[in-house]
Amino acid sequence: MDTTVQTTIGNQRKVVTPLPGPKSTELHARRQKVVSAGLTNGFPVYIDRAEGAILVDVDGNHLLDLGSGIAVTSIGHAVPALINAVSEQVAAFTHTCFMVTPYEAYIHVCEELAALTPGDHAKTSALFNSGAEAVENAVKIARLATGRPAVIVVDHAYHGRTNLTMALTAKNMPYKDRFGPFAPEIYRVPTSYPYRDGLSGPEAAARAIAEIEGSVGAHNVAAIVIEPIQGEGGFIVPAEGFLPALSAWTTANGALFIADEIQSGFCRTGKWFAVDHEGVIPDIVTTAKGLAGGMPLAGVTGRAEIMNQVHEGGLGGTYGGNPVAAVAALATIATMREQNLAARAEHIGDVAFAALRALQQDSPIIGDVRGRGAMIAMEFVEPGTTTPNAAAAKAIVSYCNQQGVIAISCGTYGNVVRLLPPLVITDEQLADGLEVLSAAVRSLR
Ligand code: PLZ
Repeated sequence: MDTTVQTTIGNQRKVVTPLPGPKSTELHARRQKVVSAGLTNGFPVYIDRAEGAILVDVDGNHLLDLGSGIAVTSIGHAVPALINAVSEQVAAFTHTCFMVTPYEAYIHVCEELAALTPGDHAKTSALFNSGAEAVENAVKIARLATGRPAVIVVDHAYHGRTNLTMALTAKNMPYKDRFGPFAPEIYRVPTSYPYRDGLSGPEAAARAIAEIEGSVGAHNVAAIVIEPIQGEGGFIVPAEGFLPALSAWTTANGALFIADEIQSGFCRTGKWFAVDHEGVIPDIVTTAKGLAGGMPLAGVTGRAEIMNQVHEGGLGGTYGGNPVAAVAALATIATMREQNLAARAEHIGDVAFAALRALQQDSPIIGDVRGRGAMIAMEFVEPGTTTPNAAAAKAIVSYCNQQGVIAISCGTYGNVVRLLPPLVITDEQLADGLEVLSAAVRSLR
């Protein structure tokens, strides 16, 4: 399979107009009339095409993509294997509804999910369209399988924007404000946030478990739902031992451990899944984003004896596991394997963390540099304190944007800048992006 990027647009960042340019500005004016004001754009440059780690906007600016559309296009843009697979599938058939008349690609994706997710036990999967839908179904399955109502989530969690997943998500603004009432039987406990709580993994786990046992009661708990590395909440990597301790607690107490790997999965952190770094074997794993290289697809994969308790017809949806998205996932997974993109993510992390930790030495606004593999972040603070500095994060993202570099902010306090480059980013592109980011930080001190 040919997986080289046939570059017709080049590998270089190149800004040729003020950003956003005139055509983007025109489109944005059109947008204001017909697109709900409830949706925002991080940076309103309108994209025309893309290749590898470069986005080309409608004004001909070549932007360096350090966001991958929030951890989605991990294999890069315009990958020939994915283009071919999708094109052939569109020509063959676009939809039948798996629940009406099935097709092979759905099975093949589930075989891959069973093989790649942690643990060598028997697993089955169900496919959906979005991350939120996957998390919501994982909770449905866990409640049915355990016969228990309570679902445990942690501080800073992000799991989606549907009614149930809003309840699981921690942050009020902008995700939840005035959208309630929210689903019941969701309980939030403290997480492990080494930069801010100073606790070891086992200590943070003991704190969370005491809260669960005291406020909820172990026998009421269907599942703990947790991001192994928190995404929207601020790229928080829990202290070592936190996840294994929570996982062991669920096993000992008849509850399920659901790893939400939607942002951290599929080679992003240097392994197929972020839980792999600590040998944790979840009962259920939710996946989406990087799984299908930009086509909408999500999965719930779990122990067969749990997943198969659901009555016939209990799971589904018109589009879940759509054949075009399914073949895109197969091409994506094949590309990740062939190009060993997990190793590439690790390399990206080695380069980026060295550069950003050096930058931190003489940048008192950088409170913390953290992440794993190609899930990279800096948390900004007021110098000499741990007081969140959202203004700095905002200014840095905006500086990068003006230079044609797409970086995104995140965090409960809005004070984290995160990098999620396509894993095929070249060393030169990565160095260029880090140079712009460093200049952005230096501009503030
Ligand atoms: N779980 C861990 O990161 C999506 C959200 C962007 P959907 N993260 C990006 C936004 O502001 O809406 C996400 C995630 C984790 C679940 C989800 C939800 O995935 O595909 O956006 O529904």
